[in-house]
Amino acid sequence: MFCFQCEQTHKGRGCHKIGVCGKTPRVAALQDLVVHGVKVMGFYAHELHQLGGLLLDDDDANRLMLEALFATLTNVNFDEARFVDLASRVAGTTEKLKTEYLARCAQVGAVAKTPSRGAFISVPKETSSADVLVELGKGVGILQRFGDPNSQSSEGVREMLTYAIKGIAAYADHSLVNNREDPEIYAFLRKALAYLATEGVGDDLAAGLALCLEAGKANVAAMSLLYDSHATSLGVPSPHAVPLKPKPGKAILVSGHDLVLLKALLEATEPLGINVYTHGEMLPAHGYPGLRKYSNLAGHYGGAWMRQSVEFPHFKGAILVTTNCLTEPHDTYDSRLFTAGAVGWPGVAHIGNDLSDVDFSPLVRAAIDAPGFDQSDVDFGHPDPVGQKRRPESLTVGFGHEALLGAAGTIVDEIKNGNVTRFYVVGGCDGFEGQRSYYTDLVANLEPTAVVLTLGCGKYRVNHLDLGTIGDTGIPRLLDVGQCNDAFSAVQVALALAQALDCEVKDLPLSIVLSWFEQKAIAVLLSCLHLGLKPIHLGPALPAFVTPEVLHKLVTDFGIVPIGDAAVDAKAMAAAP
Ligand code: SF4
Ligand code: SF3
Repeated sequence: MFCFQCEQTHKGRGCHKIGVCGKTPRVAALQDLVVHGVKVMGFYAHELHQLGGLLLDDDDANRLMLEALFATLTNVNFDEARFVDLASRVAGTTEKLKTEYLARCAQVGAVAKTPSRGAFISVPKETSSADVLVELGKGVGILQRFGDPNSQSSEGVREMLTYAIKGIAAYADHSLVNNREDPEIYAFLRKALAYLATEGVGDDLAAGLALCLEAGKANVAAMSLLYDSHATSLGVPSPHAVPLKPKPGKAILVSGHDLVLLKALLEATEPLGINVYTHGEMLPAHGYPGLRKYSNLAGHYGGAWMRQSVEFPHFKGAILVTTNCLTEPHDTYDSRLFTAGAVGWPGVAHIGNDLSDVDFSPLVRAAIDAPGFDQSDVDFGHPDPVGQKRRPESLTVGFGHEALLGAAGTIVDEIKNGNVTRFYVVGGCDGFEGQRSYYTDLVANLEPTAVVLTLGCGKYRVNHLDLGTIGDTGIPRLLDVGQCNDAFSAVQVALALAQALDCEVKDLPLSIVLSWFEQKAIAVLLSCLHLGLKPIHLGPALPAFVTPEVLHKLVTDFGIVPIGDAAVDAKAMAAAP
């Protein structure tokens, strides 16, 4: 196996024996096969659309594209059987698309193109064919197309595009759960997949970079669609202090990003008197009126995704993981752990793929069988959510752009009277690495007139810090904007501020500090590049898949700056124009 799609990759170069995430070589090969298959499938879908072909099951092909790409995101699915099924569905759909494409070519007199970077791989029908598929997957891995990572500049840009479209697919899939789709996003994904399935012509690096910027644009559309889908069905987020202490009673913990599934669970469990707690990226759920209205949304438990093996054993109820990030479960809690949607782990009960087929009953039974919390837990409180000695009583969430823009006049006044000198967007992903304390140290070192917008699970590095409020306004200086996809909100705030201050976004007193871990963060990074936001301070380490030539471009043309010393960086950012 070889995989270097995420930040925790082995020695910063690549996982080659087993994934640091726990991905086995067999699952890695199956994921490579699925990614290869979906590129070829995207190629035929794109070319068919180019010829105006009317695809009868277009919706199925588009949705399968999302499902397949999302499944291969870091910390999503580790279940061999699910990839065997996906590989066979991708192959079946590709076969149909290819037939339709060839027929359409004949109809309009066009010369049929072929995906020069990989032939269509036919997948044996029998489910016992996992071994065969693993062997097929070994032939289409990264090393097979990459060769020496240092010598093939355009490959780095192709990998960046591949990972960005996985992130876009994940966000688009979150909207799909809420029955929201955007044909433009599908069109871009098909186009990007067709490019990845074909040899470059001419300047492949320039073509790849141009598509990466287009991916950034498509991701803004995907984040916007998701924001809208949440705001329409769950209400506009508003500030809310989230309790961190448990309540006596039976309990279910929900992790991941899927707010729509959380709503369905709250609805199903409210009459049963089961309390529901959020974990990791689910914390912003408490900002939505349409979720807060459920009396059993009881509070938040724990920190970011990588603390689940420390925190889940102490949770006295059942646990549901709805999307990334899932880590290897311990036997202390695997029997009361459940997955839904794209996530999976072999042996862990999967309760459904979306709202149409999810069955909460095994999860509810496990919650009833578990002891639940009692008064002694209430007195003790939850395990420290941020690994810090000081435990906050609550965490305040819900500062999406609509809430912040409602206070825009006040904030602009505070800028004019010197109470606000600079805005910082500090967010992205969290992870195991010690260097991630950079983000805590940076925020702790900022000038007292700073305002910090945080988002994604990277917020757990900073959201316990007390930065006080802006003057007498009561608005906190540290604002939780939401999940990683709510980077969309941070961008809206920047655009509105620029308008209010009558300047360009690039001229705002704004510093962007991103922590990346997985492929959603790559998509968000490319959105920042597409919007021309720079510089972007990126860490804790630069992506292993970025080849030296691509890195040079990113640094010189796009203003990517690797993070350094927190105190020095804080000073430099404060002094920046
Ligand atoms: Fe390694 Fe990350 Fe790939 Fe897992 S997803 S195998 S940790 S590079
Ligand atoms: Fe976190 Fe996995 Fe990226 Fe949504 S949940 S930000 S790491």
